[in-house]
Amino acid sequence: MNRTLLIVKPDATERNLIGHIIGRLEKARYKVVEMKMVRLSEQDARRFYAVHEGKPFLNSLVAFMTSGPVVPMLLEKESAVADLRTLVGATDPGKADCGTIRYEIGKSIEKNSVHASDSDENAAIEIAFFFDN
Ligand code: FUP
Repeated sequence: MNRTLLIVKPDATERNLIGHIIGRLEKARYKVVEMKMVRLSEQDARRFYAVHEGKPFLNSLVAFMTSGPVVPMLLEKESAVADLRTLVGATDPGKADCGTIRYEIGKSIEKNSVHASDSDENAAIEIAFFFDN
């Protein structure tokens, strides 16, 4: 078993897609270990996306991620990180494979509905950002 972090982003909470996303995850054999709904401050969002410091899209991304509630979830499964990246699809929903969550519900490269950790190392950092265990 290993662990990863998914965040339901504000464009998806706004369109009442939290349950839909959890359904996709559970059908893909993920166990939701922890989950909460939070509103990120600008400082939180900048800290979470610190790796993108200096990128032209960062300010807009921070504004978007603080525009409404988000739902971080700690997920568990065999090959949790790699399988979630496959299930979520490419960053740009227009380039995501058919059947992925971003293909299905993503609106744009910024409003792409979900975040998924990209490595075991980052999953541990991102889980610790939101949860105690
Ligand atoms: P991903 O790992 O697929 O979430 O994508 P990245 O880590 O490359 O990017 C993090 C977030 O930055 C994306 F979810 C959306 C946003 N982004 C933009 O808004 N514009 C870009 O050109 C690239 C990324």
